Amino acid sequence: MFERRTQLTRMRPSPNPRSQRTEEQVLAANVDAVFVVGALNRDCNPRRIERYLTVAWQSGARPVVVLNKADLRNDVPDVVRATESLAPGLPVLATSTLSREGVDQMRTQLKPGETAVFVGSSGVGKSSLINCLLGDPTQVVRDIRADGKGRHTTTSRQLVLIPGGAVVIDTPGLRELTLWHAEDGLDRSFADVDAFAWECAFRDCAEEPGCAVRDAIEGGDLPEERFASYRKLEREIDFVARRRDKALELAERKRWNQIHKQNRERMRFRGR
Ligand SMILES: Nc1nc2c(ncn2[C@@H]2O[C@H](COP(=O)(O)OP(=O)(O)OP(=O)(O)O)[C@@H](O)[C@H]2O)c(=O)[nH]1
Ligand SMILES: [Mg+2]
Ligand SMILES: [Zn+2]
Repeated sequence: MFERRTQLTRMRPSPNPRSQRTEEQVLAANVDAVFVVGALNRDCNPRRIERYLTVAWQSGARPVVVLNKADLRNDVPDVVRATESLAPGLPVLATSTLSREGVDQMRTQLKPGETAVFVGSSGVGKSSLINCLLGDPTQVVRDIRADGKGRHTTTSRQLVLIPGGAVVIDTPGLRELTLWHAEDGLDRSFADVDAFAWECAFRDCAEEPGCAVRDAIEGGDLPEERFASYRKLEREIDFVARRRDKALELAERKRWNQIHKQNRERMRFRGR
């Protein structure tokens, strides 16, 4: 067996929340880079990018942020700058599969022999971008339907060899991405928040007067909504961890009940 070097995971979603099992789902293993793809249309959502980056960092692979559909707006440099502040230390690329801007930059992020996975919501253009990298439009996304409304939603993971020697994994758009055991990923994707929290004089950062986090927010060094987003993801990680512990505890109790029952039956049998 190969040891898994990197692992991109989320909590397994369930169509029925009441029967939801608390378990991990591996989306990709042993990848070197995770391309987090968003679209530069109106529902371009910074909070979603933060969530994806937390999962990407947690995987152990190198995250790359791709903002696709750059042809749809004319304030792209502003959005790129704003996104860079959500992705400290990471490359943020603006791309368009129509104008092909940013495609070469994306190529430089794909080292020969490396594997990269493309993740993001449905319709952001993951498959189209991979087509651009291939330079052959017949490979992954086929023609748009004659009425122009065609969606060519990817339904399963696909492995594609890119000229230049990198392998790219195309994935279906994710409807949810609930964090699974992502404490380290959170600290890395929110390295700025984490640094303020470290500076803080309080052991259990209380956001009281004198709190470094609070000072940063009030001084304009840390956007309030970014801190709120950090807190939200932190609570989610705790919530899932508690559910997981509870699920493990239940399974353990069930196992012991079974052992006790077997023992009782054995005793009764001997007693006869
Ligand atoms: N305007 C514009 N449209 C794009 C661009 N890239 C892709 N699209 C369109 O966006 C739609 C969705 O593209 P896909 O590549 O199928 O998106 P996807 O992320 O692979 O979607 P799933 O497979 O469902 O996860 C298609 O109609 C594309 O033609 C772009 O750069 N600009
Ligand atoms: Mg696709
Ligand atoms: Zn504090």
